[in-house]
Amino acid sequence: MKKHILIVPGDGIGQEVTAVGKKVLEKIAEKFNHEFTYDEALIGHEAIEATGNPLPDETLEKMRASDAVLFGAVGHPKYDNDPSAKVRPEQGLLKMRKELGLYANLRPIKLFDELLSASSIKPEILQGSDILFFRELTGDIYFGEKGRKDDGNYAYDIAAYSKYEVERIARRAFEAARTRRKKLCSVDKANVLETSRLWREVVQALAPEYPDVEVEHLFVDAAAMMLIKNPKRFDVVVTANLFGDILTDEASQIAGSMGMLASASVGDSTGVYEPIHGSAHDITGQGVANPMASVLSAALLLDISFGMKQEAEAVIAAVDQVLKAGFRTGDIADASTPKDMILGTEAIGEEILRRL
Ligand code: GGG
Repeated sequence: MKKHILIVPGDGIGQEVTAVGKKVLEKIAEKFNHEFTYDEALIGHEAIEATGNPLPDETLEKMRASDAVLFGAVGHPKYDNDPSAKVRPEQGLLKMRKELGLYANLRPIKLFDELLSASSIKPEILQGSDILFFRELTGDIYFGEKGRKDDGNYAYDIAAYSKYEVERIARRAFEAARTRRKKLCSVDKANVLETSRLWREVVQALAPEYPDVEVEHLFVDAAAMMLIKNPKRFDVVVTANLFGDILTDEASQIAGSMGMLASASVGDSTGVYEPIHGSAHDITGQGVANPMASVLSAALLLDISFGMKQEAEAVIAAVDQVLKAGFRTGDIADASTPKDMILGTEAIGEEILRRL
């Protein structure tokens, strides 16, 4: 099969981990006789430095013209302490999601058995956890009107959702639940927020179309607690943009580390595949970042955008074998990991490639 893939590494460790994700795609193409072609484009801080724009038109055009995008991360500490900055790396990410209509962000919380001890949660609570999050990605407080008044002393961000926006992501989540354990948990804050009351109404109205799926509604605070107390109770979770962002960072502890969580952003156009983690400038340039989230994002790309299930499974199996062999990056090592089994980004990438 011939496919064109755009590589958009972005900022910080995005550069380091995406290089490994790309090598995995190259190896898959070789092994399964596919013809993958590649191009690269800028986003985030590095795009601002080069062009003044966090999402140059050229990047957007290349994304639209590709069959899939493997993306890294955006962000830079210089903006975190400068609230007055008018142009920020994250604007590139948000604009990309909006322009490409990427309204559904799938975040599988996959726990590899070998990492049971890497988490601070007790193994008996964790074992068997397998959750698929659907985070809505183009609405909510992220995209509503925002601003300052009263000489900058009053700030606001408006949260808004339309019925159409809730319905389209809820349908995807219902469909996914049908292929899994047939349980859907919709997370909102309907006791306080009007957007959440609409969210709940829309999900409830769809439920009769999916009689085989058991639906429950949880408030976000209760869901945050239950994720740690009893993660096995969850199958598919659907939630709004901000809640999904926060809950999946929390859920990364079920998988052992943020460095293990891949994601797929899909919707109206080219799919974008990326680790859920950000640019992590605290470890950038040290060669210690865990590339597995990027590698697993490449697996999602193969599966969802190209329909290459066997190829995706080969990638996941290679990651599993590396973990079974005892290799770890620092974020997923524990006290029992021998020092010589803790590898850097490139070295653990080579171990994955050797098993493909
Ligand atoms: N790879 C994900 C990434 O770069 N995240 C950085 C970020 O700023 N994300 C904002 C968000 O997704 O809410």
